[in-house]
Amino acid sequence: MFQSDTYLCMAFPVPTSRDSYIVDFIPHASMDTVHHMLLFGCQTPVSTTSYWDCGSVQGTCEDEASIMYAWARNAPPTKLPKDVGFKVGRNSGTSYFVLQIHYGDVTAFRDHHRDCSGLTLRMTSKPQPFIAGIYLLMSVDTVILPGKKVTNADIACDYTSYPIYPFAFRTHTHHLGKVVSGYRIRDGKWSMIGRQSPQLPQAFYPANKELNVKNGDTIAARCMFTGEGRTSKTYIGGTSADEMCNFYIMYYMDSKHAIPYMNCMETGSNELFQDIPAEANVPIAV
Ligand code: IYT
Ligand code: CU
Ligand code: CU
Repeated sequence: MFQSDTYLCMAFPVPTSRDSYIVDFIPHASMDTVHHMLLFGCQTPVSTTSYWDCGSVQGTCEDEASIMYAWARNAPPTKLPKDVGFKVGRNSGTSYFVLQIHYGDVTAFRDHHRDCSGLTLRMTSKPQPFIAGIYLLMSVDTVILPGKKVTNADIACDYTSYPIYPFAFRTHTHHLGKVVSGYRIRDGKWSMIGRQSPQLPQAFYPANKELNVKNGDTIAARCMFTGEGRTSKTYIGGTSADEMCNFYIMYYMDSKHAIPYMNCMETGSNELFQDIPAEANVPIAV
């Protein structure tokens, strides 16, 4: 049927003609076959009819996709705080959901049974006081030299909008990432939003509490990589021989001026990163 490490996607139209709000995610996944599930929101999925193979880089949507949920084997599922919802539907920019399922070990499918893994979304049309969103920090230019013990990918942007309240974070690299850390910098002081090994299940983990980001702050992230075991340079790219450096912040924002998606792709300056806490270069045991 299909091979191990297959990524399959399916699209679902947002089931309403007006705005609605996702207030809870209920995962259904068989631990022995599903490695991870990601839910994206977008306007134009690659297909709207059947499932498709979405293993390659941008195999989910024709336009820009934004991540809304991640389930990973052996990681606790993310809950949205009370009064917080992802806004979807007509005027929200999200008209389709795309669910990506990474099937790790397919030996369990030798009997050709149907797989019922998936996700239930609890939705309401009642406007929520706070809107959930994603802030993605990603490196676009990191090069990891072969054999070099430590390479840092540093990303930072000034934050110039209404306050956001981070409540979960997710890290993503491929094999060479050791630790990924995200911070708010206010008046020169670094406060950690989250820090995790990207070699652990890449789910959304709870963020450090009681920390908001407001106009005038800087948001920063560092991925620490090792080039050990490689014999040529490693670049940012879509295959497992390439690397990525991503720090996702899931936040909520007052619905009056909510922004559902923001990103930062600027390289952080050496001056700024002189003051990053030492923990950002301490590997996490896996
Ligand atoms: C080059 C790179 O870092 N790609 C990441 C981040 C990314 C996600 C989305 C970039 C774009 C997107 O539309 I959604 I442009 C990346 O591909 N990360 C993977 C998944 O694709 C989401 C990950 O697991 O975080
Ligand atoms: Cu996976
Ligand atoms: Cu990647």
